[in-house]
Amino acid sequence: MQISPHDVLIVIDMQNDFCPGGALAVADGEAVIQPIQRIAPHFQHIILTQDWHASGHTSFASSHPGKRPFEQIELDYGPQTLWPDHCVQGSHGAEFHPALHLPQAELILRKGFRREIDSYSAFFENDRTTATGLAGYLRERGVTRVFFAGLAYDYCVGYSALDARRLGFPAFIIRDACRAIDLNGSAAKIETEFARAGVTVIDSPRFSS
Ligand code: VGL
Ligand code: ZN
Repeated sequence: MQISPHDVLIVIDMQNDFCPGGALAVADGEAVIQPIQRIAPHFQHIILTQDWHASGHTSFASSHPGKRPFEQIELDYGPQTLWPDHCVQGSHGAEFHPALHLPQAELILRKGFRREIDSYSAFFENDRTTATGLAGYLRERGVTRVFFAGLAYDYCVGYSALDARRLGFPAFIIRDACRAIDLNGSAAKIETEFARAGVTVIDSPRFSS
């Protein structure tokens, strides 16, 4: 697959808390760093996202007495899965994994920073309407196609790719550069939506120089 100067690689949430030993560790999460490092030189645009929650965030089970991580509740903007406290602003867990080395990244987009609303997607908060500004950034920079890698395949990577399609960007997920949480079949569920929305799932060996 040929990468053009107008393509962007968006590396989703490669943070300590999503890697082994972290508060919301994704199984084998750090295994994606090697493929990410290998494909990064093909891209002239690289963006990193950073899950960045206020303490007492509404997505934390600890903010809802009697609730436990991985349960679901209804909030005014819809269903919300509850998570262990993770990626608290300024904490070690919120820092990028030390083996991720992408100093050429042109933008770090923080999301989920408002206490009362979560944001899985890099484009919209979980009400599906409050924009992060990323679509405008990409358009002003002349980016046409969006490639995704990182964590987690079935949450922040997946929701970002679906929103990219909704906004009209061709969207590709580099599957071997992602790992899933897979909560109650979430990985299979989101793949059904990828097919419907036209998200293309590819493997990193398809990148040639
Ligand atoms: C994520 C759950 C909660 C993710 C972030 O990066 O996929 N998942 N916050
Ligand atoms: Zn989060």
